[in-house]
Amino acid sequence: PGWKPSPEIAARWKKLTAPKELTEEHIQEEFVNHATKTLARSAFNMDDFAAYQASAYSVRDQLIDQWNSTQMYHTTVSPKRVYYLSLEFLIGRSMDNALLNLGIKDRYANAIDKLGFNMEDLVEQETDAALGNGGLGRLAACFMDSLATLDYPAWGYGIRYNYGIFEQSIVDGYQTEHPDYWLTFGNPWEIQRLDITYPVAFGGTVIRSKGASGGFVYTWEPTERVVAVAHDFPIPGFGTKSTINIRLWSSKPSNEFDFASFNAGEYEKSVKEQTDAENITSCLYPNDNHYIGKKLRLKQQYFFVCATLQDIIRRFKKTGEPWSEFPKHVAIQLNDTHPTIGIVELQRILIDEEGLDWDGAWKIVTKVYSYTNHTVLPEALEKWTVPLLKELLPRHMMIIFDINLFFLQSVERRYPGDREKLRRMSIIEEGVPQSVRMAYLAVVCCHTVNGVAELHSDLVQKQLFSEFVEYFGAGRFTNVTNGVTPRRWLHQANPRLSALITKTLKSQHWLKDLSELAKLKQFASDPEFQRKWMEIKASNKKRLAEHIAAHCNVYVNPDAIFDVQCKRIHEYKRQFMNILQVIHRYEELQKMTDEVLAKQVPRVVIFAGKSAPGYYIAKMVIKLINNAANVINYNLRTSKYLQLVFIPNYNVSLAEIIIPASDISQHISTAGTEASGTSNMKFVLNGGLIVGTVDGANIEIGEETGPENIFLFGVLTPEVEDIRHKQTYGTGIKVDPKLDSVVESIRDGTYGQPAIFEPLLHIDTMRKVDACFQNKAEWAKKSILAAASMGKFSSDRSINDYAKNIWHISPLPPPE
Ligand code: Z16
Repeated sequence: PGWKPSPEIAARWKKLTAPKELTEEHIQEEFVNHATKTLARSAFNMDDFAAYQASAYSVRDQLIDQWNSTQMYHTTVSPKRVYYLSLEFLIGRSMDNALLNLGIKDRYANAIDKLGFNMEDLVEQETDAALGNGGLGRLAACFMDSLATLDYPAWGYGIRYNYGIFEQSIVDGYQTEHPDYWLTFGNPWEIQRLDITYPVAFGGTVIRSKGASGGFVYTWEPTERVVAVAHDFPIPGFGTKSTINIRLWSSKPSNEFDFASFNAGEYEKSVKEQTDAENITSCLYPNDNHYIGKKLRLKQQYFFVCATLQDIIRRFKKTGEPWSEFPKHVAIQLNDTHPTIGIVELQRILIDEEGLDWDGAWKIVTKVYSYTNHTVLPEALEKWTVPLLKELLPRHMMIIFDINLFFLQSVERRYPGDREKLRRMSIIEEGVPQSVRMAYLAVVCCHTVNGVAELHSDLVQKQLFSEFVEYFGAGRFTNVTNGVTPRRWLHQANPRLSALITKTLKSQHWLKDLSELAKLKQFASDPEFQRKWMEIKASNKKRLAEHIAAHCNVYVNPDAIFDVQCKRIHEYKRQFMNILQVIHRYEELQKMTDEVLAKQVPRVVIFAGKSAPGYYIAKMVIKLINNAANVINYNLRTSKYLQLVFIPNYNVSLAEIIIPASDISQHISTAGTEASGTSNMKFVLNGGLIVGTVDGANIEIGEETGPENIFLFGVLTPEVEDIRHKQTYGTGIKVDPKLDSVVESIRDGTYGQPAIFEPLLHIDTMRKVDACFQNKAEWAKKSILAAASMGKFSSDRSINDYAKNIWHISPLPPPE
């Protein structure tokens, strides 16, 4: 801090920065100012995109004012803050969300309307910030919305990828990937902080020498240096002045280094070093629930936690307090194992740079970190090989070996001579080469480990980490059921339903306390309320039908049941089982007489979702859906009763159109495989009913709605392993008509309920849905009751759980 204002200057400054009243004229002034100055446009050189940009820059100014005062206030109070570390933030669009959270949308829309632009059209101009794959990244974004809304002093930290998740198009039925260069026209929603940079180093060797006090001192001499530059994304809370920050790091070359080779005349080497440095934050890895051991990915992980920790430590040092107080100011949440190397980095900083001894450092580290597990699927668990870690982060590898040594020594003391136990619990997996089990590292070093739904947390404790539960005690493990933000997923995505709820409850407060939705239950059987509720559903379906017409060239019947499965394509999510059921339905229709056909309940089956580019089976499922669609939609006799579409490029802004338009949505993972699921919550919140398996958060959703307002089917988790066994060693099944009665007895459970027959149960469930849908009043009632039961699934509840039970932080509302 080089410059300090005199009291008079500070007063003048305060006057100059006092927020101006947001009158229509002021908004227009700001809009035109940005159009002419920021964009260098004129009234005769405008289009919807330029108007979007001008609006966005003026909304950004509003955000920055709030952001500044929030941050200044936090700095003066210096409370305990939570830092949410995530390799993914799947934010989507920002303008509509910012306008609604700031409560200025109508004013803006009116002001802009008088300048000849329609706000709804402008909002559509924005490209999604798609810095995530699926549930995990979107959860991080919902959590940031809740942290801001609930006034928690919180920061998100991650990577500013130049390319987000690829864009998907369908060519000849196949998925085709295109790069998502989302920054082409600049990004009004970030503040580039060229002044906030930190060095990050990789590679090299570690030198051990004798320190002054007799112990060893370790000096890391890296071979590669890059710089992390901060980019800040302000996140406004709803109905509060709190505006928090997601700080995303971008990599650039370090000057020292390229000068060295440049001056030595090695021009090409110097250029390569520059591009290598920039490449660290180029791309998001496009895998959901699947680990790929790429060196560049490990570099991304270390790069972002290294910069983040320097930033956190700089902020802490401003307090002037000793290191022992660090855990009173800092809680760090690891979103999956992706940022786990940050644990080791903090231990390294404390020992090698701050001069603490091992035990002193360890005490601090283990009070700061907590870890969320998001999957039990073995193929998703990160295991970095020891040679790769040694090559990239030699000092960190040494520290991991030390952590493991001390840990195994204490396990050995508890279970003397049990070498098998040591092998099983070791952070290092033996093999050629050895590898580091990142989840075990997280469990050993974190004070709390949580799963994301009751069933999942149970599996985490009983299967994944059972010996660690026994060793550390159950107190280290807990559950925090996921949630979603009702601001984006109802208020923004479904404005008419939001308005109906507000009118009915005579207040908007439900948007801050979602449990108030329960008051809608008293209107569930009211015909007038039902009519309004279903009319909104119908108009949302019409809107989706228009999108489908534009993007799939199919005119779907808006009176049909809209039956949706949109999520990443994955074997465990069983889109394949769903398409088999659709083909079965199609074949049944073919056999019907005209008379029987006329009695069928029309259905539109809607798929959407991306496959990881290298996931062959998932890509074949997409191809199969598209091929089936080509047959089904062109059968003129039956297409009134069954249509099938695959909507390309599923992303956040498409989800905002699809979710409010569903009658039913499918969440049919094999029991025990979907950790939670979060779109299930969004669908029900918007009056859609779930067809689902007894898995993840479906179970808890069903507990809230009651069994009559959710269509659950299939076998429970404990049976699944047994079934896998039988599936592996059993023979295939052939369903011959002669076996009808046999199939019937399998269905009714005479022989238990093996999961290989779940396709049969799925088909039965669909028949039940058809029957229910015909009774319009009953359906409306179920839809209302289910939505009214979603209070628990607000991410506000999740965040309050984390704050109270894991982070031990309190809200800090900004003074008026
Ligand atoms: C992911 O999206 C999830 C888990 C994981 O290990 C990696 C990724 Cl990229 C998902 C889970 O599959 C889903 O069940 C859960 O709702 C979501 O994370 C948020 O917890």
